Amino acid sequence: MTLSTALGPSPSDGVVRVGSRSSELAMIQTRTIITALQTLHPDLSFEVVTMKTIGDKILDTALPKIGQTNLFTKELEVALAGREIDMIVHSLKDLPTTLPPGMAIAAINERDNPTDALVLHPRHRGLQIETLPEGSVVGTSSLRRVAQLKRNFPTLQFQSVRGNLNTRLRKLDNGGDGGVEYDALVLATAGLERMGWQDRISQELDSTACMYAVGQGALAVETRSDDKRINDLLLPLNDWDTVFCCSAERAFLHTLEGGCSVPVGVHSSIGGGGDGTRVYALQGAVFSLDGKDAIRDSECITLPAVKNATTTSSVSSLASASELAEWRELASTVGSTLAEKLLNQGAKEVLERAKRESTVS
Ligand code: DPM
Repeated sequence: MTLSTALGPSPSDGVVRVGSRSSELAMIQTRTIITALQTLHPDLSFEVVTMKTIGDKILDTALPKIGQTNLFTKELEVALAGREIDMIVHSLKDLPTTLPPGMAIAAINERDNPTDALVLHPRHRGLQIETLPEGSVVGTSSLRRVAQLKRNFPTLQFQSVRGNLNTRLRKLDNGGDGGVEYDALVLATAGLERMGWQDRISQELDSTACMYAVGQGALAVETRSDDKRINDLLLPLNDWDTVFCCSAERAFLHTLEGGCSVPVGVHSSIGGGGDGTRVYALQGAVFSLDGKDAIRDSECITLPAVKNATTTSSVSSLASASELAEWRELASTVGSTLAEKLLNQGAKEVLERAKRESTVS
C-alpha cells in the first residue's frame, strides 16, 4: 500500500522474514525461535518463508549416498544470500561446520535433550534395546547410530528408513515399507518431544549405548554475517552453556573433517568443579561403519565465569557480540584439541574408510 509509505516507514520495514524447511518439526522449531524474538521485540512482525530442500525432496535414497553436505540448508541459504529472507532456523546438527561465505550462526538457543531415543513397535511394549529379540530390525539412516548400535548390540539388524518423523512412525506402526518391517526406530529425543510424541519414547540411550550427533537437540539461527540489525536482534537468544558445548562439538567435527553424515558421536557435560568453578567435558568418538573399530577420548576445561552461565534462562540481555565470540573461540579450542587427539590415534583412516564405504552401494 503506497499510502503508508507516504505516511512513514512502509509496513514491510518492520517485517522480519524467517526461512524454514516446511516439515511439521521444522515449523515447530521456527515458531519457537519466533516466539522468543517476538517477546524481546514486540514491535516487530515475523513472516515464515518455507522451502523444500534437496534432503526433503529425495526421500528414497539413504542420505550418505546423496553425497552432499548441505542437503537440508542449500536452498534456504541461497534465499538468505539473495536477501529474500533475513534468517534461517535450523536444527543445528543439520548445519555443516563450514558455512557458505558471508553466512554465520547468530544464535544457538538453550539445548533440548540431546540424546537418541528408542521407539518400539507396539508389539514390543515394555522391552529395551538390550532385551529386543535377536534379529530385530531397527530403522535408522544414521551411520553414527548404526555403527554404535552394531557394536553394542550385535544381535540386532539395521535398515535404512527415510521420510519425516510422521512418515517414519507410520512405517514402524503400520507394517513397514517396501518389504521391510521394523521392530523399532532410533530417533532424536528432542525431535520426538517437540512433536509431542514423548509417550513413544521407550528408552533414552545413554552415551555407553549411543553417543549423540554434534549439535543434536539445539536450534541455530543462521544469518548474513554483515547484517548487524538482525544479528543484534538475535544476540540475547544465545544460551551460553549451549553455545559452549555446541561450539566445542562443531570444532571437533570440523577438525576431523567430518560432514553431517559420518559415524562420529559426542557427549558434552558441564559440572561443578568442587571449588565453585564449573568444568566442561567433551567426549568424542569415531567409529567404523561395522562398529568394530572405535577411537574415543575426552578433553575438559575449567570454564571462566560468564554473566549468565548460572541462569537457566535462554534469554539474556547481558552478552555482547565480542564476549560471545571469545566464548565460542575458547570452546572451539577444546573441540579441536580433542579432534587432534583422535587423529593421532588413527581417526583419519577410520573416517576415510567409512566415507568410502558409505558412498558406494
Ligand atoms: C543428521 C542426522 C540425522 C538428521 C545424522 C545423525 C538422522 C538421520 C536418520 C545430521 N540429521 O544423527 O547421525 O535418522 O536417518 C534430524 C533430526 C533432527 C534434526 C531427526 C533425528 C531433530 C533433532 C534435533 C535428521 N535433524 O535425528 O531423529 O534438532 O537435533
